[in-house]
Amino acid sequence: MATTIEYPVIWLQAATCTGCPVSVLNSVSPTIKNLLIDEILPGKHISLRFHTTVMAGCGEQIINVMENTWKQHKDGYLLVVEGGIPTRGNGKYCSLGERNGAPVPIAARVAELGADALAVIALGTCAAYGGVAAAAPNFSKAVSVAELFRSTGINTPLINVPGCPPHPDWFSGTVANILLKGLPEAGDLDEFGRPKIFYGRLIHENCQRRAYYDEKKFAKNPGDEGCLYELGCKGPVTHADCPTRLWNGGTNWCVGSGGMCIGCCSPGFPDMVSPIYQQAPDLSLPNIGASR
Ligand code: FSX
Ligand code: SF4
Ligand code: SF4
Repeated sequence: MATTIEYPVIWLQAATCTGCPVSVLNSVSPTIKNLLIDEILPGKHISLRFHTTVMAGCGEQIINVMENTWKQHKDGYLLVVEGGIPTRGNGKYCSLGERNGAPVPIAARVAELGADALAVIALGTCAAYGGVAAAAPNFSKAVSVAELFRSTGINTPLINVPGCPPHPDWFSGTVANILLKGLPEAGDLDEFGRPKIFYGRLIHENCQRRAYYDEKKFAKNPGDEGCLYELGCKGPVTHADCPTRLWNGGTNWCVGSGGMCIGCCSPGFPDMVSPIYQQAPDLSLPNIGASR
């Protein structure tokens, strides 16, 4: 009889708006049921052991489940981290459970679980690059998983899956790829640690309003026909496959619905793409400036 291999997953939530799991829960193909209960690939099943938003349990019981998974599956579980990681105030701004009667800072949890994981997925722009959690003035001194790992000398393989929130396919596709082919090789990730299969192209390259841009037909007000560049669209500097993948089960995407790309997958989001509703200064990037 064919056997099913179980891959334990621990999902930690640091300083987050919880948009990331809400997005993943809305996965259409595979459905969240396929993802969590069925086999994600033939013979391979994800066993989500810990996730504070979707777990029914609470308190010490669930902390024990997390710690037992950590101790029993060293180098065999996948760690997903969501949210920026506050480093100020020794856990005052974000902690998870207690040890010897004292709250455990989330930074300590991510470091100890990160050190013993098979691989870590930094899910969402906050975990990948600091994002909203680390936006100025960053009072809690939130950092990304990569920054935390650098400062604590952890070198577990790390994959950044940004987006505020990330598309469910970017998460399920990254997990499926690990189960299918093993950990990503150097050429599979871009310079910002993102899988090239999802983040390899600029939004601007595949945008349905691109012909307007080339013809210099710019929308002057939201709702106008035309390219949204002058209204502040950050598609020319943002890498993701939203125009071709589409969101909500293939329904639409930001620019398609008349909104613009706010650059939510970019390492500098939100500070470096602000003011969001203002035209970005002309940058010497491919496709920008040359045709105008
Ligand atoms: Fe950040 Fe995600 Fe934006 Fe929110 O977990 S990436 S604020 S969608 O929830 O962390
Ligand atoms: Fe599309 Fe924005 Fe590029 Fe205009 S600037 S073509 S709206 S991605
Ligand atoms: Fe984020 Fe831009 Fe994609 Fe919208 S179009 S989800 S703002 S990367």
